[in-house]
Amino acid sequence: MRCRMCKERAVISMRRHNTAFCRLHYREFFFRQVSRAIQEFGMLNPQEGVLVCVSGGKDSLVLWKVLHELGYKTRAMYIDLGFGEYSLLSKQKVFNTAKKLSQEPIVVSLKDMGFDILASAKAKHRPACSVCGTAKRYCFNRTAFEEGLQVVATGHNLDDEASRLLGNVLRWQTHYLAKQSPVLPSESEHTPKKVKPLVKLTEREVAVFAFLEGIDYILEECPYAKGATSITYKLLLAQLEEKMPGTKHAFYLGFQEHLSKFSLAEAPKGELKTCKVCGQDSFEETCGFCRLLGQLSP
Ligand code: Q46
Ligand code: ZN
Ligand code: ZN
Repeated sequence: MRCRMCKERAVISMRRHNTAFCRLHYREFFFRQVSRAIQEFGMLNPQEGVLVCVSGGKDSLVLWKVLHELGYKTRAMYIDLGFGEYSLLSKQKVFNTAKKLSQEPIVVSLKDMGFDILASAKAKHRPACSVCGTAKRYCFNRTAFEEGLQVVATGHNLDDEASRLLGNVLRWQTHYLAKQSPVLPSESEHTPKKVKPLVKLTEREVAVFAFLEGIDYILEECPYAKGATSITYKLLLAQLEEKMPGTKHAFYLGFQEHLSKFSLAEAPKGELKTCKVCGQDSFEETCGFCRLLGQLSP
């Protein structure tokens, strides 16, 4: 297998693009896909400060490195979820990349905030991931505001977004479909713009890039990810992709052309207020995170 550009030995072949690249040209391809996503969807401009949410996994660490090398003003944030060994190891991976990039990440510890995901999930009879999502969103918004950063970037890739889209379509969750854009505008000074610059790249493509760049990332899944429906959707999409290369791309990125049809179907949210506990945006007197936190207090 030879590189399409220079005929050197290829390190990756991509059936969906019907092409193969050597190490050098794959790097160029990868950066081009990120830059194209940023331009096409109007994600970032060079003046904006970007909070990159890093988990210690390959996607977010790759995103941090690529945005940093593209010259964007990045600051990384790691949220210590308090998941024992898994959290210790993932934090270590973040610091390994931080050292290589000569950047200091912001570390937010839920424990230091008096919050415990598992205790809250048990008290509320909610899945851990649902409580975790609320806590993470709160930390992203609050940290971006406190640090004066206009944008929050996450490492969601094409597989993540296509599987989420499939789940939303299967249940016709139109208010979620309206939010499946790779860029969500800021709603107020407390809520930054949210962007996903890796949406044009598959999980495999990100993994190959991480390997070639020597990025040290956590291989283990979060211990509470087991049984997530998104894994089932990813497997289904992988089977389709195997038979029909390019399906995931056409499904998710093709959907972007129809996105405006779903905006009007968005669930009414009511009036935006200020949380009386923390001062962040909320549609109720107290924001979702402060309500969860309050229920854990003795
Ligand atoms: S939501 Fe769920 Fe993730 Fe939180 S509890 Fe783990 S799997 S980390 S992306
Ligand atoms: Zn080449
Ligand atoms: Zn609050």
